[in-house]
Amino acid sequence: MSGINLLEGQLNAAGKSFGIVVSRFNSLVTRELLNGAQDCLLRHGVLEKDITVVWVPGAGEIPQALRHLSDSEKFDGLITLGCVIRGGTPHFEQVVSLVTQGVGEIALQGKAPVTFGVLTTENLEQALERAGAKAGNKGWDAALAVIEMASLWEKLP
Ligand code: INI
Repeated sequence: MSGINLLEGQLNAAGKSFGIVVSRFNSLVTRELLNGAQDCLLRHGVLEKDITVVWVPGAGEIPQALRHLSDSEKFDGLITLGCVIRGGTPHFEQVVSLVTQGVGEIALQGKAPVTFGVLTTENLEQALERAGAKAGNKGWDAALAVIEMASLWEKLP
């Protein structure tokens, strides 16, 4: 037997509540990310009444809504979902840095764990591949990660 104090989260989310911020821009993709995230939460024991979904116009607005949910301290975990596609978007880099830096700051400042399910791709095909086609569903992945983090949060000193 090792004397190491090992801390890790479990994948059971029964009794916990989660917030999801999802952006409407490229909703063909983000709706599928949301379906994946919700499905993952429900299959891991979360009740529908304990899932709050907040729609925002674009990925650039995700951090603003995320801050409200984080500051409320009502959630055991928060998930962000969006889709930024480079093809033809002159301000792709600005939108990506707005959302990545904003979510990163709130994740570090707030109490609840936050996971990042915002796709940044070259084109729509790559995005769809990551939203339930051949590359899995990154919404499901972000939900599974937050379930583990929420469980870990209960164990950290
Ligand atoms: N928002 C996205 O979520 N994805 C995009 O691909 C995108 N493009 O292409 O521009 C996008 N732009 C809107 C942005 O997120 C803000 O909603 C907008 O700038 C208003 O603040």
